[in-house]
Amino acid sequence: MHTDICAGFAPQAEIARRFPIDGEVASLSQIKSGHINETYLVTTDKGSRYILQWINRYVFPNVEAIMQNMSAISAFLRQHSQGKMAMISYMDTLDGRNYYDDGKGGAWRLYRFVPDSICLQRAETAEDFYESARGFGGFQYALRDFPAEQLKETIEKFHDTPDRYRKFREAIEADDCGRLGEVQGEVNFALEREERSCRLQRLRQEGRLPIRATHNDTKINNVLLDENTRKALCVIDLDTVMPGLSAHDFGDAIRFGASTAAEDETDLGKVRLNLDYFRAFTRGYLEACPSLTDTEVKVLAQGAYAMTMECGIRFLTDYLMGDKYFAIDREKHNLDRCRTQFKLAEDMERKWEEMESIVAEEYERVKAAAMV
Ligand code: GN1
Ligand code: MG
Repeated sequence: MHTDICAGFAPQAEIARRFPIDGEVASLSQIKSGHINETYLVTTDKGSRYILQWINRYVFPNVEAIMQNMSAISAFLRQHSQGKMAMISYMDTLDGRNYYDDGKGGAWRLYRFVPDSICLQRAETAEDFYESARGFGGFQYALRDFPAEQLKETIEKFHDTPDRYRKFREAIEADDCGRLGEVQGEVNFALEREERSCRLQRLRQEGRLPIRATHNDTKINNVLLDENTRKALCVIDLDTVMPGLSAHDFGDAIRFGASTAAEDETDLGKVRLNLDYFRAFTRGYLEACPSLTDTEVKVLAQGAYAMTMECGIRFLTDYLMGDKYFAIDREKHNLDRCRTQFKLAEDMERKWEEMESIVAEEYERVKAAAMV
């Protein structure tokens, strides 16, 4: 989804020139994808393409920590993945820094566009979704021996669902924008499901799940597919790579990609869990990541539920606080997003047994295939 060309983007073009790009900036357009950072496609007169990104410091105050995590992971993958896991690499600025500080609070970075790659906002087929699972599963597998405790927590308590509930309660108490009355139904929905939404995190606290280096933001638009073969090429958007649970990565991908409607759909009748997509993702993830423990596999469906509820609560909290965190394009955008998440969670409750059977069946299938 590209909008506009160069005109109106003079400041961004100026910033692109702070990096050793090949040639002069010939065109610059914004890629509308993601709710946090801003992303631009830069093309030079020599035909070279780059991705320029503005990092949102309200969300990521510690840019150094992000860049350090990124270098640690890149170095590890270069050494251990035998070239199987492609990685984007950020270019240093002309004066040798790994991001550009514009002196106005903005942090910018740039990487070479991955040739022949596409980034889907939605899976067009179950096969695309399966491939995204291969990408994220392969990423998890490649990092299976990475010492997760060495990673910085770039956003504190990012997928700590009980803590998300705590912040949600604070927003309800404060009701800064006087929006509480209008969302009482959603608030009750969330509070009634607190115990169930926090089960995964409880298992983590009890030490029953291994802490891994996880991606934590596994929407399909965070994996690049090969334009020609549509196979997974490369995982991107590594800002939230942190110590976490494999079920978070699995679950966030399901929440976004296995829904039959867009994350901000206003016709809630369209929002359901697509079980075929759920199966396709489960298959791809388990095939690509054979290092998961039995317990990790057992809680994958739980991960999908927890991430869906958590994301709904985050959207609702932000709505109550006046839309400070997630970028919005329209009034009540965050409320619309919250409603789709809750609708999807409700559908998961209805389909729970099927979800668990699918995970169990696919796990058996993958283990049987590994034995031949
Ligand atoms: C944000 O920036 P984007 O769209 O990749 C958010 C995720 C949410 C997602 C909801 C750092 O991701 O956690 O799941 O929106 N990223 C951050 O669409 O908060
Ligand atoms: Mg993203």
